[in-house]
Amino acid sequence: MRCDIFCKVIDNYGDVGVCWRLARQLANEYGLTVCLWVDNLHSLSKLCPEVDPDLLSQCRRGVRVRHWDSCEGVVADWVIGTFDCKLPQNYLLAMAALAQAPVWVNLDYLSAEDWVHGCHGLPSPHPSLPLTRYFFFPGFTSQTGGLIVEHDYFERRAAFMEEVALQQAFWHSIGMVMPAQNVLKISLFSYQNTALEGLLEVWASSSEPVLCLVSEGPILVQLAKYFKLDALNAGQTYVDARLTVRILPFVEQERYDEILWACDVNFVRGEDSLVRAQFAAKPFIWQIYPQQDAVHLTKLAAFLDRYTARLGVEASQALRGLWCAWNRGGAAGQAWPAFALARVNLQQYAWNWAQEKAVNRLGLNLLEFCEKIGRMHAFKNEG
Ligand code: TRH
Repeated sequence: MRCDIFCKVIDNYGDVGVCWRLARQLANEYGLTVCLWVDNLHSLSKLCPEVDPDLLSQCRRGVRVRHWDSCEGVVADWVIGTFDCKLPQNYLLAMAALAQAPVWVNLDYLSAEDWVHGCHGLPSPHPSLPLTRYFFFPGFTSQTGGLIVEHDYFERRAAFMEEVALQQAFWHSIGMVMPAQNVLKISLFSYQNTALEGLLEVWASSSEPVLCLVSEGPILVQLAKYFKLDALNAGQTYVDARLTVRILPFVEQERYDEILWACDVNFVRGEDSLVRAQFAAKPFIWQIYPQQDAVHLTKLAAFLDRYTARLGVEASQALRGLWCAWNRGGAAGQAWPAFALARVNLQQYAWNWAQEKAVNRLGLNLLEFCEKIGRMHAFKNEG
């Protein structure tokens, strides 16, 4: 079965991150012949350094990666547009010209909002061509398409958690020795955030040593201000009292999980790192991608409601306090102590949540969905 995935990069790494993860999974776990069409190969090359941004076509990790502009309109059996991107016109026309229309799905953004339940799987006929596109929504309930998780993910996570040699290899790979047991290890992947300073202050004056692994990005500007430096460099370490900050260069996508597994608390952002933080089963803080008119805050509230539904009152308040401060550029430093106190509860809860969410697997659901639509098309065609 041939499957084409189309990805337009809006900004950052989330769009291409989801597409790359899905493409690898469909190719390597489900045996599809996958071609990923991307309009910005530079973004993809950050996630997979083997991708050469100057090549129009290349095979990487079992996936054919092609530049969007080289699309010549040879249609696959399954066509997956992502995040409502418009397909290349020649490709769309070629789809419409086929005797039997291909399966055409739009993979949407992840949301915990209830309206997703009513929209997942709905058909949307094209206004002028004999084609129908189907909406496929990732999500957190059985009424959605679920979340992307690789078949060997939990085995790999368990191996990392259990084998000290793997943990040591990770710390070695980022140029550090494995920290002592009493060090609180925090990973930080975020957008610019005025709440950062308060957090750094509280960590610097904390009773336990804190090590913060910061992934390079726009947050470094604020971090540099805190350390009263012009700029910070990946691979360097900066110290303020009890706080040690290590700047990490962007690592390839498969290795990002190790950062989350190695830390006790993870700050994540956007969409894909949010999902990975959930499966890492550690307490996490999500910075949602900011949108106009603050619509993202509704989305954030929906996730918080869903995530904390079975969490005890105190831990729930502690989590909400920090998440709200972090997303509103508020007093995150003040919210930290309650969060830190609730850590043991949050840890157990995160573990259970990960087990629960692993049941509804997006890759498998998408595969079954496409097969079903394909059978429907074949039946219509015969009739
Ligand atoms: O980069 P993001 O902010 O992406 C965002 C969101 O997806 C948002 O919903 C979307 O609308 C916007 O882009 C346009 O965050 P996200 O989604 O977590 O994607 C980051 C990807 O980068 C993810 O696949 C993990 C990966 N990653 C690495 O591969 N190596 C790294 O070192 C780090 C820090 C991340």
